[in-house]
Amino acid sequence: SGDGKVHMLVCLDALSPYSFFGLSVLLRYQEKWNLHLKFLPVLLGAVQKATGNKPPGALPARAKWLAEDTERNARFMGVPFRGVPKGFGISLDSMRCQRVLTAIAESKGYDSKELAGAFMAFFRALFSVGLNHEVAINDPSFLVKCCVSAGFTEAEAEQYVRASDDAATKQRLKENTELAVTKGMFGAPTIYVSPVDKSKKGAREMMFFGSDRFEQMAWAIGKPWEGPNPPRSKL
Ligand code: GSH
Repeated sequence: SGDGKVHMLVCLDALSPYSFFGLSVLLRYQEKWNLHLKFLPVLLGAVQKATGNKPPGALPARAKWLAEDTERNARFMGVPFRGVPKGFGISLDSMRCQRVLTAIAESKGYDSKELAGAFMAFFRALFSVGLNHEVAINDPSFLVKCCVSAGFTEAEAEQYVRASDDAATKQRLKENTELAVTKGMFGAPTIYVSPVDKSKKGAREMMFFGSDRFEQMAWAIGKPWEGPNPPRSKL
């Protein structure tokens, strides 16, 4: 495209703390870097299953470090992460959240502000409350509450939660997850960056995994990196 925009496909799961970090930072660069962002809700559990990967917290020594790393990273990045909810990595799964986000994507568009806002609302409800808080992650009332705090009306929120149960929505999430796996995803967040200059010989899509690869990404796309929490431009 000739708009000079850098196109990215951002694969996210609402129940992934590092997706929260990654999306928060990326949105701060959306205008600075002239990005066109598409957000793809995928089911991280299914990605792990398909690739033979395991949640990082499955290794006890790493689980201990993850608590330290996420707490420090929250302060480093200026992201309101305050701990994982009760049952994280054990009994909680993101299926219903991801279906609701897929319904929003199908209605508002995968590149919509509304979808980005909905992801942020789910992240805050899951990770900005405190360590070990109870969350009824599969309750329609929780899902509706997330949509409302994203800025949707009660009626819209209920519509998305209803739509999340449609066969078409379930199938779409499945297909989107399979697409991500086909593209090489094994963990979250994963960001695919389209070639900046498609006419260049050998130009190809690049894959970035994690919320800690933005400095490398900046170098790869020729944009300035100002840290995870850059000063906001004064207009
Ligand atoms: N170093 C990455 C970062 O700082 O963002 C770690 C990201 C990460 O651990 N993501 C989790 C995952 O899918 C989900 S919250 N990990 C898969 C893996 O590490 O193989």
